[in-house]
Amino acid sequence: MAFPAVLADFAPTLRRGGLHLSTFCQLPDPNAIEALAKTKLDSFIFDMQHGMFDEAAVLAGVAAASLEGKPAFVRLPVDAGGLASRVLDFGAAGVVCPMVNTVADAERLVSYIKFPPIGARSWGPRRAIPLSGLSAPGYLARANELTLAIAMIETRQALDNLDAILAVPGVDGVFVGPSDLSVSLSGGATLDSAEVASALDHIAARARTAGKIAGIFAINPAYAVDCATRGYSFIALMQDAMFMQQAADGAVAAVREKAA
Ligand code: 3PY
Ligand code: MG
Repeated sequence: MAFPAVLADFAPTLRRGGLHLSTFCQLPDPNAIEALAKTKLDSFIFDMQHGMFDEAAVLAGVAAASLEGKPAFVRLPVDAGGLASRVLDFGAAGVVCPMVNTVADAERLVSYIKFPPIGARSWGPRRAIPLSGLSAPGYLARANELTLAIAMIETRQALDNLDAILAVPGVDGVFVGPSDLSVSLSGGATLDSAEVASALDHIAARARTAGKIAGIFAINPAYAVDCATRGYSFIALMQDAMFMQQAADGAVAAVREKAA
């Protein structure tokens, strides 16, 4: 069975800035991805930072999502090095990189995601080529445009360096981690600092001014709507396990209310 060319238009569409609803996947079973891929979610972020994804799960998960015509990002640590280009070879649409706090962090991220002259990605896009619908030379010519380097802004230091991070060539966008940002801004006191809310408008505005993608994690739909109003277009709505637990609790409650 041939893969649909899910990478062909994805990054250009995301860059145009219409509302894009992704979600974090922490459960590494390709059957779970397959089920989620049949929903109206636009894409997935496989979580190798806090989730249970390993390389084999990314490999299987990208295939499961692709067969439903959906692209997948991978979140992996800034020091994951060559693993970043490896998941792109597996067909990931991009990398969402946590704790990008400095220009040096951003440059390191870009070096693994982009081919020269922007970065130093090594050639070997085994599954990325069929997922792009391009020939090998065609993929080389467009890969830097088709794969996304997204820098997470989730510390005070990142906030201080925001414009410089956004200005790094090859950084396609920023993505707010509201919980870590709150932990950082409050000195470890809270996951829900009021300072985060005021930083949100600033981050989205600076990203837009730089012509780059503004992304964020939203813990619930109301938060996602608020973020969209503030100018975020790339929103990771909740997580796979949250969807499962909330749907189960909602269904159980609906029965108990009536059948008690
Ligand atoms: C955060 O809120 O810190 C995140 O990383 C969201 O995934
Ligand atoms: Mg975080």
